[in-house]
Amino acid sequence: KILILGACGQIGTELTTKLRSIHGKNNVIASDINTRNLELVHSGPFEIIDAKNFNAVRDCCIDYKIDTVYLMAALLSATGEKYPMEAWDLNMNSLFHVLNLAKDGTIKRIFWPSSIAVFGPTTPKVNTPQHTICEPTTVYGITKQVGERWCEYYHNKLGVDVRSLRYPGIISHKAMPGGGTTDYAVEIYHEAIKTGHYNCFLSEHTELPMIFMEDAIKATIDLMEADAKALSIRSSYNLASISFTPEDLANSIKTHLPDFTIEYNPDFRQAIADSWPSSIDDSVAQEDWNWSAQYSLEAMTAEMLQQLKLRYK
Ligand code: VAH
Repeated sequence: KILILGACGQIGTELTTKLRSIHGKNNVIASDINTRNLELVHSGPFEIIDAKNFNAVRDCCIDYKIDTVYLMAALLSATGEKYPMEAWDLNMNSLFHVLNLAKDGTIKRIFWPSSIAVFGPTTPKVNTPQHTICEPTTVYGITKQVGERWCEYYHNKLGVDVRSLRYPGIISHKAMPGGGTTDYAVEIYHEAIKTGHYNCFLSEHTELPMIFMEDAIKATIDLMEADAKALSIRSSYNLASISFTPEDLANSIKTHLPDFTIEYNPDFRQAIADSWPSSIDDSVAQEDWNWSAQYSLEAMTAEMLQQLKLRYK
């Protein structure tokens, strides 16, 4: 059985739905620190678990006979700058808990998300390679860099089957992201439908690696179902899809909503975005487990606007 920690979050919400459709809803236990997503709470087994609480995580894994844990609970880049010690505590201790449960044989497999935030200003920005300089300048990025080192250590030294992806900014319409720097690329679609105008907190030329949720979920499932012998990376795989600027995104929205307008007022998140790459080389993921993204910017915009029109009409 599968346990998802942080199931009410942006990725967790869709991962839970997808995994339940594959494995059956009673084989996927959703959990989060609160019940902020009532649809999820009522659509299958749900437990309130603080991912920082080892005993709570361990007891749930034993009670439900969990063999695979998706650890999706974390404080993201913008929130992590406001609450550094809370971000370190949640992001690191939740990881140690699941790694140690796997080391002890209580569970068998772990998915843990890393991020393009693991890269910093000294990392090559264009087609950032799998193996390169990582000097992250955000608390969140530091937790991802150190988390990758621990995942690789627990695999190489202790045989733990932990798998990870360096997610780009993820765009989706089902659940809002929380506290990220790439969240502008979600908010903009909601505002385009609701008000026709968006006040963007990044400058128009800020190119960032992004991915549509459908592709992010596909990559996650493909990696977790891949033959362990095929995996040459046990820190975290680079994952690429589409890179674009807020201006590119606004222009793709305007092809559907010609009256849409945008203004740019960069805030503290501009410095975070400027420390990250503009595009990613994911050739190792392509070679090891046959990764390929499906959605273009145009296809993503069409799907996002169609779904949100239904939501707000
Ligand atoms: C954030 N969405 O903005 C997350 C992600 C690549 C960015 O880690 O912090």
